[in-house]
Amino acid sequence: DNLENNRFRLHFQPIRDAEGEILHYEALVRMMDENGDLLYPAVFIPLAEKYNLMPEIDKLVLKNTLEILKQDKNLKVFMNLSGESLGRCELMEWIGSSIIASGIDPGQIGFEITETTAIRNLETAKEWIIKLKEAGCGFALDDFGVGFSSFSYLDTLSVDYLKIDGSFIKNLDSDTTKFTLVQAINTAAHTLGKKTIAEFVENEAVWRILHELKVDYGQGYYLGKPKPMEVQ
Ligand code: G
Ligand code: MN
Repeated sequence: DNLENNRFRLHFQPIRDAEGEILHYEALVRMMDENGDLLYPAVFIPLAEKYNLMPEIDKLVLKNTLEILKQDKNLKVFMNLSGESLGRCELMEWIGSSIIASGIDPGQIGFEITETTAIRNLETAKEWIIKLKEAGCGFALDDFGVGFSSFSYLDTLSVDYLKIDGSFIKNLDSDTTKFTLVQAINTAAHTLGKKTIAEFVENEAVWRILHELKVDYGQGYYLGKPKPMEVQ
């Protein structure tokens, strides 16, 4: 009943290009505890998964995001889809009809699934990507690089963006192994026709290295913290 209790909040974090222009935002879920303090996903997602609440959370994120997108036609937001949601084909239908009913341009919304989730449910993931892209929405493969899957999987997933996991980016300015790994991931992604987004860009030195490596976009505290969207 945390969901009913109005404890649910959405924060939005910008994804920027090399010039600093905003490509789109990622919607990030927050929860308030009894004292009104913000709880982070690391705390409540494992609980939500345990009680099978993730599809409900994904629905709430979509509903709230559509309300915000309706008010600003120039805004683009990507939201996360949980592995549990992927297993429910009625949810895909619901998402499609909600987008149509909202009247927004479907290109204003995009979806992210983690590499690990996509590999674990490969056929279902492919179907979701194809359906939602056919509907005009964007798609990103999240947390890429930690799943240790081969690049051959990547070729079969028709996503627009590949998000390089933050663990590769965080210490990019001091770790030469990370530099080589990011270079390899970025080259492979570009070869397969996908744009790249680096997660966890936390300082200017890292952002400069990412330009050098020709990573397309960045997201992280240095480029903008997640915060509520101010309604225009
Ligand atoms: O798995 P995913 O990439 O969706 O996780 C995003 C989470 O990481 C969010 O909860 C967000 O608040 C947090 N986050 C966003 N940018 C940064 C960053 O630059 N550094 C760190 N440590 N965390 C970040
Ligand atoms: Mn994400």
